[in-house]
Amino acid sequence: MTASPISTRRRASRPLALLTLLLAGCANGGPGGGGTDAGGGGGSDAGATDGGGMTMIDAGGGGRDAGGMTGCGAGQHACGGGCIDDQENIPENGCRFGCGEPCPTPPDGAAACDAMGACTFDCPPPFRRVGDECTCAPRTCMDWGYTCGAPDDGCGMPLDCGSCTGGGTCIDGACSCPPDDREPNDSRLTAPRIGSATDAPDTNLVFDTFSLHEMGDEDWFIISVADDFDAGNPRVRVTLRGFPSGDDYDLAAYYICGSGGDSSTCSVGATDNMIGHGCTSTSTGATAETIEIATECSGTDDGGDLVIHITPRTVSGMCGAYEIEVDVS
Ligand SMILES: [Ca+2]
Ligand SMILES: [Ca+2]
Ligand SMILES: [Ca+2]
Repeated sequence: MTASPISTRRRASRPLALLTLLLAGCANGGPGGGGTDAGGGGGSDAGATDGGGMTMIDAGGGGRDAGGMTGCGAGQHACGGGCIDDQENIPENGCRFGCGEPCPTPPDGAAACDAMGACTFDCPPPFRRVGDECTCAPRTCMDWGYTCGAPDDGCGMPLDCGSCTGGGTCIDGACSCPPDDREPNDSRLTAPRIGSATDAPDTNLVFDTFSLHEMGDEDWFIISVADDFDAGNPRVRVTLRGFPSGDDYDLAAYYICGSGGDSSTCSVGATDNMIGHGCTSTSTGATAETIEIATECSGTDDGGDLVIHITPRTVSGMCGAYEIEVDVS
């Protein structure tokens, strides 16, 4: 019989405790007040902390019902059921007025924050924004500045920008011609010695691996000529031919006596004694050029150096392969 009053007292105490909590909630429950209580509530008082937590939730619910306009103080904004501090305006945390989640971004888009602190996105080229999507806008050969090759259109499809003719290769969208293997030889000082010839026996040399690969190219070569035993001095004949039909190249050749006393004469072509004694041939168009030099030096040895100079008058971009034939007799 002694247990009954105790159990009765326990049942009666529960409504009292709930009422106490509700009253505490009402006392603290003004919008905005919850935040202050939650923040500054006594850490040592378990009852006050509970009341603050409940108030926080109630206030949030009330803010949502009221449109969230009155629920947050300066420097804060509504998020879910409560208020949070305004954030750094970067897309990683949903911008200034986001709720900590990264900004949603469509495929191929780049997240960004607008000046109002809200998420937006950009579509970097070749994509452009269409509604809430980034759509690929294909690029053209002209967009890329390509005149040859097959670059990607930016959307995963190859373009056909043409090919190179005349032995050219497409490098970074432009046709270019590889230099021949005797470059650089654009001056007499860098002229390579490419062969030797004698007048006894007669010598015939043909070179077919050279080219004027660009308008600025000019080619200089040297051939050693020996005056061996026969009836006369070496006669040197040089022919330039075989260059592209749209091109016009000119030829000059000079003879420099090994023993000095240059007095060679130009027998085919126009006399040109810029170096030693020699000739130029400057026909127009793709006509072959030919010169001939009758060598004459001091003493009895008329050996020397034949200096050949090939220059472009017009270049068609066909990589300028040409042929040189040298006859010494
Ligand atoms: Ca060349
Ligand atoms: Ca050259
Ligand atoms: Ca010519």
